[in-house]
Amino acid sequence: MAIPIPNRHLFIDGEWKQPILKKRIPIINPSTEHKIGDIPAATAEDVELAVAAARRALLRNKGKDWSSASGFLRARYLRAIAAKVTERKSELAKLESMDCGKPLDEASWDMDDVAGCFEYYADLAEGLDAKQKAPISLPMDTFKSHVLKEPIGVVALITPWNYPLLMAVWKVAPALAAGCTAILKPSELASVTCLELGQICREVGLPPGVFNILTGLGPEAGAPLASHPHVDKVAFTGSSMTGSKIMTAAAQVVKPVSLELGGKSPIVVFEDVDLDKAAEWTAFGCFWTNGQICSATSRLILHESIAGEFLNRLVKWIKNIKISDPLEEGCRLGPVVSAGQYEKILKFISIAKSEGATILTGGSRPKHLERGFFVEPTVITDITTSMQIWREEVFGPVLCVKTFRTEEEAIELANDSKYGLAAAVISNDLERCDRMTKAFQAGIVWVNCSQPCFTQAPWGGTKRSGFGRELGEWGLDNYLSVKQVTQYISDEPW
Ligand code: TXE
Repeated sequence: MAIPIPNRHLFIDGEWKQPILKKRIPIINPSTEHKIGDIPAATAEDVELAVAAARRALLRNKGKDWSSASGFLRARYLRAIAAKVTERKSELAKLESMDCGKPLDEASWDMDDVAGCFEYYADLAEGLDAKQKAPISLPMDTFKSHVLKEPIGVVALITPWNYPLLMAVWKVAPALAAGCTAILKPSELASVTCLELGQICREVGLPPGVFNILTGLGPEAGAPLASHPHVDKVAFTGSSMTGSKIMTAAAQVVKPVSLELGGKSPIVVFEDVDLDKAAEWTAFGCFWTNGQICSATSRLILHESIAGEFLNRLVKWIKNIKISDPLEEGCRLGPVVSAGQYEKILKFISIAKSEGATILTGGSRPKHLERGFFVEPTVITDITTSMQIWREEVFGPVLCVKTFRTEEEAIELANDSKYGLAAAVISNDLERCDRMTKAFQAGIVWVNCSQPCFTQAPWGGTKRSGFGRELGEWGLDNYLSVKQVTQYISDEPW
């Protein structure tokens, strides 16, 4: 059952504030196409207020501000936030489903991951205290040296709509753990749960200004935030095109950025596999969250000797996927996020057809659903490597298939992409998997699986998929700056 969407303003300095221009953006439920509420639309004037609040919180009273609070104190807040997320899990999951079309089960797992991510970075915040002042060994004993890890400062966190709250928390949790103060700009297509995080921060008494939320459009709210001279770093997840704009803006003031961008990741299936298991991982790797995952393994590179039988089993598996309203029991595939994405995906499919590819299954709206932005899981064969569908990120439930004969050919096809986020290999020959792992040009490699993701392990890409790593201790380092301290300790004059 659907629930009401809370009516919120911008979250600035610990308070709900109307956007200065009083603009709002409608929230469309992608399953029903109905308006179910609206979110505030921030503009440059609101950005000024949020940045000023975050700076005050960073440097409020020397010794009592967020940046110099002990890791233990920061961890206490992060744990309190995690507890509140868990307490409100079923409500947050429903809001997420209604806002972005994600099946309710998946949205509930996301909420577990959100709470887990806050817990994990609470542990790392505590560990940070102990790691300070670790001595560095020097080649002479007249000096001693150590490193201080300090928060980078005020950080802008600009995030997408596919995992609205989880992608935000991958940034918010380590940023706050590190002692930074933050301004989150979630996607205008799915901001509801992010705004609820603001309410949770209020309830746990997070000091005002430590965490702020500006919902709104990219050019109106995101751009002035990214280029603001008092924002010390920008962490971004989204399209490569917007990532490039953010990097250009940051370059003007030499501001660090970390970018997690698009992908067109391969999954290579060799001839020695259990066909059913491999088909299941292939389907999961591409159709999980409707293929709206930057790391979706959307290019299947399949050994030609098993192609016919493998594809039969894959199609059989796909036909069993329940496509429905995401709140319906047993739903495995909901609608894609918006009318824009729906049209974009169908256009990709239509161009592939016109270029000579074959739609093996899917390719249009499911017949039993008249409303909503639903797209059938689609498998496309007879592809050439120059086709758009092979080269560009679709960000929808669309799998492209190409066959190969030799390992070398598989590697060449796998790396034939401007992107380099993830890659998967399925084979019973572990030595071969090892060779493939080394050959893949990707930041994440999965062996005999696709898409598992753990808060402890680094996440990020190479090539045009961006740079910097989120999650794990690498995620914390994203928000820390390293200060070298060297002292002369000899009695001898220098
Ligand atoms: O992304 P944008 P969109 C890909 C996917 C999708 C395409 C477009 O292929 O079809 O991108 O999606 C903010 N300055 N990915 O339009 O524009 C924007 O408001 C500062 C892959 O949603 O990149 C939102 O908060 N910020 C991806 C965020 O950037 C700006 C996930 C992402 O939006 C801005 C999402 C600007 N000039 C989409 N313009 C992944 N890697 O997971 C926009 N924004």
